[in-house]
Formats: sequence, structure tokens, C-alpha cells
Amino acid sequence: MATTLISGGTVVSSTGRAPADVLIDGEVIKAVLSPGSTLFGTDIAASVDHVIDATGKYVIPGGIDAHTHMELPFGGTAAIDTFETGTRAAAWGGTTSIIDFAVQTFGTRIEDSLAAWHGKASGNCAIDYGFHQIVGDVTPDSLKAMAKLPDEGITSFKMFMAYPGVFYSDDAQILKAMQVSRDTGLMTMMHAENGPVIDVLAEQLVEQGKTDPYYHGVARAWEMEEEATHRAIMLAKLTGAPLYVVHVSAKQAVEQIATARDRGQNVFAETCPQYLYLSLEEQLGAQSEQYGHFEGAKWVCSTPLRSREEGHQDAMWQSLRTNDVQMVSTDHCPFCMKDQKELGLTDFRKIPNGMGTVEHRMDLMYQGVVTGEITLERWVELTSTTPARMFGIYGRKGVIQPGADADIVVYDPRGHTSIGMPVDENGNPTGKKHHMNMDHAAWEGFEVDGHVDTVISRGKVIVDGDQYIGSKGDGRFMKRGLTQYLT
Ligand code: DUC
Ligand code: ZN
Ligand code: ZN
Repeated sequence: MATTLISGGTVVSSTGRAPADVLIDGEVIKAVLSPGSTLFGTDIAASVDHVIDATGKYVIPGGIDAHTHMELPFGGTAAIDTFETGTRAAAWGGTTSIIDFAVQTFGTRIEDSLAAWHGKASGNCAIDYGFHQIVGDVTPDSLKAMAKLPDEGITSFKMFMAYPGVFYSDDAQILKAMQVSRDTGLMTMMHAENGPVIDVLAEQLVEQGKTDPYYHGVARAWEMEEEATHRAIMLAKLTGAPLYVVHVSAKQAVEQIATARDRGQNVFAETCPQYLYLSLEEQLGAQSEQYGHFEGAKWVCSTPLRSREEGHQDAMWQSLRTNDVQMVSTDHCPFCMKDQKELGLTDFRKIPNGMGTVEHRMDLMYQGVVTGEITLERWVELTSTTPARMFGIYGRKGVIQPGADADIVVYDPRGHTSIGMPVDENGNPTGKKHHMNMDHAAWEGFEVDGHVDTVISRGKVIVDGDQYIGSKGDGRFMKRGLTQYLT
């Protein structure tokens, strides 16, 4: 088993930072040592197989993105990142675990959907991966199958109050699933938007000729996120189910979550970088030579971008500081402009919903440290430690301590990351500044004052500076335990 010493860096956890060396033995962390420690008189650096010099750099637990959709069939097409390309891109960006979603659609069995998602991911991933279960058809059989999910290492399921006719569940179905959640400890994850109302608003906008991508966000009014969040909270209160609200974007939804938490209810939430940095106003102003106003389609996702004038972004940053929102995932669901987003050229309802961010989450959130929105420790907590605790992998993941998997990122605060897709004078791409499969960069132009230098996944260096040296199949399926956020 190879041994590695990461020396000279500052180890950062969710609770503090200290100069320390990290000794890795095979796939796990063996020791966290005072800098320059000896072991029974032996110079450790001289006795290990590899030394990684982390002088001047942060040594952090690898990022955990608890919300991705590789290969998701959606909107008449499918998310363009496969498990191979998406997990490799995640690795480039310092994420060493993802939790994706197995999708049960109407008329199918949960067991079959899970087997299908194992088939897509197995042997293809660059980093470790787990699954949540999307429940799209509540029947007596699927309720029984849900109760068995913890045996398979699946300890959370997602339901949708949006997308009637696709993933949508009504309140009665949600109630039944939440009763299983209460009885088993499975975490209920909720896409909280009032889909039936949104669909009517969207139809009316299109009838008025308002077909541009911007109107996606107009139709998906924050009032219908607040309302659905409140309804989900009340259903969870009634049943006693733990509730995790996904991709929260509206400040009023945060208020609902904060109120429930203050009452002592087990309600948790994530937000995503797009709701911290991007806005509806910018989407309205987005333009390109090729696409005109349709350029804004690159930011069509649900929940949608919110108005900066109304203060949603500031409220989301604040919620991260106050722990009203506990973690940051991406909802990575990338589509190309060509042939995919273009499906909605004349009708925003047909634009496949989703953005590609899995590669940039760690950097984008680090920029929040640079600008003073969050602390260094909170960065680690939001992107790694809490995701691990929330979804039952803490101890193995999300922390640098003896016995944990050696999933570690060496991050250079003096480095720089320019996000984008360089083009020549004719507008043709000249190279790749990201490794996701999309034909565009949804985060074009973002500059980050930091850089992912080295990424280690279970003891193996998979990203070394500007080189990817891992392989497809390095990543293993993670059986997860029940949420540790409640214990
Ligand atoms: N939101 C998205 O933007 N894409 C996939 C599904 C979802 O809920
Ligand atoms: Zn969703
Ligand atoms: Zn999602």
C-alpha cells in the first residue's frame, strides 16, 4: 500500500484550521501530525512513497456534491454529462464524492430504476458516488420498496411538487411517502414549487407572446416557492418526517425554513451557487450574437434565478452564515445550447431545465471566503462536512481524521481560476477551460482567487496541477447510513 505525506499545509476543518501534515496509508488517512513530526525517531517525509508539498496552501476534505443529475432524461432529451464525464469534471474542481438521483418514473418500479442507475454509474465514475431515490409514482408497491432502500445504502428520496405529468406528486402522495420517511428515517428531499400554478402562469405568458428564457423565471414566481416550501414543512410536521428542501432560491422560502427550524422541526435546506451569484435581471440582459436574447437559456433551471433587486442573493448568503441553510450543492444538470436548450427557441417551457456547475462549486464558494461572505471553516462545512453528515457518510467522508477515506484537496489561495470557454475571433471555441460536456460555459467570465491544485481520492492522486491522472472506474458506490445531522 502506497504511503503519502501532505506536508507544510494548513489543514482546515469545519471548526478550525491548523498547520499540520497528513499521512495517508493506502486509501485512508493514518495520522494528522504536527508539522515536521517524526515517528519513533524516523523522519516521516523520508520514509513515505510520496510527499506532496502543501506549503502556503489549504488542505481540506474533498468536496461532496449531494445533488447532481448525470444522464438525467428530462425535457425530451438527457443531461449531457455522463457519469464518466461529470465525475471527472467534478474531480477537476475538487469534488471527490457526488450523490446523484436514481429516477423512478410513472409506471415503473423503484427497484428497477435503482438497478438502471447502478448500471449507468458502475465502472464509469472518477470519484465515489451514492444515490438518492426519486419517487415519481407513489403506489403500495413503491411505498414498500422505499422502506427497503436503507438496506441498499440509499437513505434519502426526492419528490417533486413541480412538473405535473412528469415527476409531480400531489399532497396525498407526499403524505404517504413522508409516513415511510418517519417510520424508516429516510430523509425526504423536496423540490418545493407549486407546479400546477406555475404551468398555468407559463401558459398565459406564452399566449401573450412572452416566450424568451427570462419568462421562465417570471412564471416560477417566488410566491409559489414560498407556498410549496410551507406546505412541505407542514406535511413534514404532521407526519414527523425529516425534510430537506433542495435548491432553495427565494428569501421567503428561507424564512419558512428558518421559522420551522426555530420551532424545533427537523427541516434542512441546500442552496446552489447560481442562487448566490446570478440573477433574473442578468438573465433578462443576457445576449449573444448567435442567440440574441435566447442566450439567457443557459441559466434556465428550476427553481429559477431570482431578482437581485428583491434581495434574494443577499438573503441566501446570509442564510449560509446563520445556518438557516446548511449546505451548498449544485443541482448539476447540464444541457448544451445546440440541439438541447434550442428545443425552447420559441417557447421557454421547452427549454430543458438545468445548469452545469459540478466543476466550479468549490471555487465559487471559495470566492465567498475571499469576498468575506463566509469564513474558511464555513466553506469546508458547507461543501463537505455537512453534506457528509446530512447524508450519512460522515467519518468516512467530509473530514480529515485518522481512519477517514483519504479524500483530500490541496487548495492554493494564491492561485487563480478563470472560468469560461475561450473563443477565437470568429467565435469558435479554441480550447476548454472546463471539463463538463456542455458546449458553453454557464459561468463564463467568473474569476476566482484560488485554485484546486491536487485532488486525492481514497489515497490516489487523480488531479495533479493541470493534469488529470485518475481513471474511469476509480470511483466506488457508497452505501450510506441514515442522516447523522439528527443524531
Ligand atoms: N431542476 C433543474 O434545474 N434541473 C433538473 C431538475 C430540477 O429540479
Ligand atoms: Zn429539483
Ligand atoms: Zn435536481
